[in-house]
Amino acid sequence: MISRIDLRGDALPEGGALRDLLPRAEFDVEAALEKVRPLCEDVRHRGTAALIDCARRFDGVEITRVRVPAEALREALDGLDPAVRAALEESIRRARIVHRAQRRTDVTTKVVPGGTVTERWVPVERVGLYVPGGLAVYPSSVVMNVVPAQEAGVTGIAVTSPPQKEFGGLPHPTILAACALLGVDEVYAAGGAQAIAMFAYGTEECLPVNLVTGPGNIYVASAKRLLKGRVGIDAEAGPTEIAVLADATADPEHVAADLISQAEHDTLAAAVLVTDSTELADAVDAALKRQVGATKHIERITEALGGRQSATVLVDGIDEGLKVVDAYGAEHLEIQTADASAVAARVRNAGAVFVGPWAPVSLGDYCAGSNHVLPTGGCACHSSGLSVQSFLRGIHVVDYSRDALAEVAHHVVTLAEAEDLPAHGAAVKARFAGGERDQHSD
Ligand code: HSO
Ligand code: ZN
Repeated sequence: MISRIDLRGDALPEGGALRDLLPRAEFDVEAALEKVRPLCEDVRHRGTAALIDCARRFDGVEITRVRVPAEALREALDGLDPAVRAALEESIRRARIVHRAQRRTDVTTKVVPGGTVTERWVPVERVGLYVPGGLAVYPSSVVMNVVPAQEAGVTGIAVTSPPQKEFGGLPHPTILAACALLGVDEVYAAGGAQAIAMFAYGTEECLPVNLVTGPGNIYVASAKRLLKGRVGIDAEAGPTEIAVLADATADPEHVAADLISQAEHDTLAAAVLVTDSTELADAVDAALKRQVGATKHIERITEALGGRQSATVLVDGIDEGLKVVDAYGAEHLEIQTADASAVAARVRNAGAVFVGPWAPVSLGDYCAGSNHVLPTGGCACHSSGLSVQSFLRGIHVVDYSRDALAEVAHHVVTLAEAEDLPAHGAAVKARFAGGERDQHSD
């Protein structure tokens, strides 16, 4: 079901060479640009009319407007299953605790007497949050996008999710209910690349936003690549990934259940087990076979586990395992080893790390308080998951007195001349020329 890569024996190659040995899904964002470009242009020029055409073409539904009316949000909340409401409220409560703690305070640094630099944190004014439709419904992703934006102090929050035929062209009612629970009243029924174009260019119904966040399919990722710059983006999210670093102490049933849990998302989802124990690897294989048969989404999971993006990687020991998981840079990394906390503390590259037997990825997906919008495709080596910081800009405010500038002026002039940019130096010299003029006029 899941292939094996044996990296035991020889010394592991470093960096890029090791990464090339590891499995990864084919996710060609560049290739999708060709399809996405005309769609985005159409939305740019025809606005709502183009989005209505897209809903017919891609979602198979006739809609007359894209903005979700306030009554639909209210009705969705009224109709929400009380158990789902309680679970969403708990998810929101925990996410708020964690994200509130991420708020930044302005820092003023006295560089020299009379010279300060303040880093002032200012929220993005208006953001567009994308919530996928597709194979599953993701009210939890509403929480994971909206809570950090709200805690950052963003005042203009718009959410979009694909129109659903089953629900008369509105997004799924649980998504609408989650928006209502969070106090978000600006919601759109648009999905795919066209939704990103709506946010970037604006339409008759939707003002343009400054930043788009949230995961999506390849067309969403491709539209983000195309429109980046016109609008800010969080990441070009790819298929979800779980890596588990485990030794002989791990419970194979739990490891298998966790690998399956993320394989459930998508046929391209990646499940990677890294272990120094062939006994564990064999036991996980057996558990996978048994457990997959009992799952609801058996076909999707079987394809994901059997795909080139999933594998069991055998290593000589946990030190080598750490090298492998660092080279892979998983979106989610579970550590299921003896002394898991000490091993987790050594991880350099992962979107989120789940420590020990009681922190499965599913906990983080819904109710840990952590964010589940995380870097995929190895981007964890340079990027972080969504947080309050994603919705803030740090503005440097430079405040120098005459004396403080005078003290450093000659260095500025020297560096400007070294860069052959003498006008830069002149801008500083001009401020002190008055004194010389005064002397000359004596
Ligand atoms: N594991 C997904 C998030 C999610 N799981 C939403 C269930 N619902 C990407 O982190
Ligand atoms: Zn998940």
